[in-house]
Amino acid sequence: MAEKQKESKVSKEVSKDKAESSYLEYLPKLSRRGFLAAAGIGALAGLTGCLRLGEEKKPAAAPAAPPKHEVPPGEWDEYYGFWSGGHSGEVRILGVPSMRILKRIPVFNFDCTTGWGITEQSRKIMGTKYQTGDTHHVHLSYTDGTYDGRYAYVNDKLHARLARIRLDYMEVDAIVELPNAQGTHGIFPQRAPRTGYVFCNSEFQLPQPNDGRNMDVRDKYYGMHTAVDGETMELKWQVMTDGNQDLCATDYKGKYSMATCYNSEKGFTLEDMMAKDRDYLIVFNISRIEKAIKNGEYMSIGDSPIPVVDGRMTSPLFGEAVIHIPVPKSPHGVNVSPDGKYAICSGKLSPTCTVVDLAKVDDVFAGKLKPEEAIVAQPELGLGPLHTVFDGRGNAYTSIYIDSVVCKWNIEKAIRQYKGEKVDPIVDKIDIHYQVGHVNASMSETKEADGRYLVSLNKFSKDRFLPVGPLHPDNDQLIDISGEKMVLLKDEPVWPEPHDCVIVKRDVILSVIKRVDDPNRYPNRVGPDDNRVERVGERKVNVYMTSQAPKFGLTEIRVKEGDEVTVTITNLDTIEDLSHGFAIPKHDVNMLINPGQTQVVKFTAGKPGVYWYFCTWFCHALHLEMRGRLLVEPR
Ligand code: K7E
Ligand code: CUA
Repeated sequence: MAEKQKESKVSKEVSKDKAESSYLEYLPKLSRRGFLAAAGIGALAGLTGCLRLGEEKKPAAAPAAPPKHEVPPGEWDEYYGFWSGGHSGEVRILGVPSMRILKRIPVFNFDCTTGWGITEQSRKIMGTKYQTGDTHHVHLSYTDGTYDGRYAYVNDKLHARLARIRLDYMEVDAIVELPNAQGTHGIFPQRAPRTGYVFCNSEFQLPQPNDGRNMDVRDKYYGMHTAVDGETMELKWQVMTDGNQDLCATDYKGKYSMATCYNSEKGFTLEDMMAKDRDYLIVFNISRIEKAIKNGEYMSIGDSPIPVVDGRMTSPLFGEAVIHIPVPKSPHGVNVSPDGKYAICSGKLSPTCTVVDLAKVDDVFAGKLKPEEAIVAQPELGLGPLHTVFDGRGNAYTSIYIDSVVCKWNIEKAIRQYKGEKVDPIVDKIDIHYQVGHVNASMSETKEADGRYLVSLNKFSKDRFLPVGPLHPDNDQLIDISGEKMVLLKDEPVWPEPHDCVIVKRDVILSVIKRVDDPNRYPNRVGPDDNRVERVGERKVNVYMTSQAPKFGLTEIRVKEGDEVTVTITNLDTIEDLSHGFAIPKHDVNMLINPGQTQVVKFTAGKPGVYWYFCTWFCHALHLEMRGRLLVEPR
């Protein structure tokens, strides 16, 4: 059955078989979707009602016809969602609003589906140092305040790394390990004029250098803010600060990056970290940091040559290049509104959010205002505010962890309330299930925030799904935020623990994504006449082979026991979706070769005998026959 489907798809797609053609060509077909949405109030609203029989009735406040989040078979979602993969170390792509999982991109993790960590190309990017990772935050590259479709960046909190995914192929092309840092948590790309820098916060403070000195001297532990060039993935500079750095944000003008600090006490234990009732938002003035580096006002730490600027409270650059804006104790998220005006710190241990006016931050750096005078509102929202997102209509949505709600509130009203007016900034609250970490909304992190969908990424699912033992899935809930009231649309169990996501208009991706791989990316590609086994040394063999459904270019590969064998395979198929695999029993080889791609894998030939190598992707009616013999002769 599966092979039939693939075959019929293949024949249909042959005519469109062009590497350079764009998926945007498909869009006319999709215009039906717009029609469906428009017609939703009529016939389809009735259908939705039908499908929901037996479900609990929506509260009376629900709009008459919530936008359809069901995406019918064969139709496409309106948004791409990029989810971090938490402990798995990967990044996931979902369609929004259907919440269908479309892809898992291995990043810091080994993956047999694609051969990530197995092919030579991927091993070069991953390195061999670590096999574990912990991804929390995925953000895309920007030009002029909105997504430009070039890259996605993701942090590894575990080993202080930053990875980049190129969005045209949806694969990782660079991973950089940050020096002088641990717990690389919040990351954020520069939003203007262009990414530019990607800023990375270290949540854990360390003695600097971290070489066994000062391990018990609390005052000598510092946080580190790292700027990576998002284009070259080179380390550019660091700023050493007092206090740790949790979440990260950038403004819309390219002037500032920011970090919330929840451990200004420099505590080693939980109790230590709770001592003060004020922490702060650290704001970094990018041009002044660059100027300091130009003037030679930096140091280097340990064996890393990267310039480190002193942003500690004792430094002459404190107040000049780095400021602290005091906020209630232990803030978590910091998010900048799509109009670029406000940075909002979510309180975590305080039931408030603190609204910082970025125009006033300019005045603080100009010496005209005190840091605390940049605060223009502090609405009380509930217990445990963690992250805040936006609808582009002046409203903010804050995840409230302890209360298990998402709180919608109006920013201007909060500012008026702070000035003493008797107004309630809270517009609506919706229960979620349960214990929300991040929320994110469609295009919320760009100047094009469109206020359609919000996803609440809940840490606990408890009773929402079929029980599967002590480890439950997380529960990502889709919420309609297009109206005054929020409406819960869907529960989606997810493999723990994504933390965060971004939701991106599909055109951003459709205009860049490739249908098949570009053969010219691979100077080592193997042509139809190049199939061969070449002995290049006493113990070294190179194999060059093609794959084209349903055959490999070689039906046998003859080597000697203990040979180091390098196999280069080019997939000559150029038809969309026609991937092949290459796996060898007992040799730990299992990789994917997409249409147009050339992959390289290296292994050492084992004990003498016959090993059938085979294609692992169901590519053809004769897929099972797509194999050959690795013949290992005694030495
Ligand atoms: Cu709040 Cu790592 Cu973004 Cu988890 S962080 S929730
Ligand atoms: Cu090629 Cu299965």
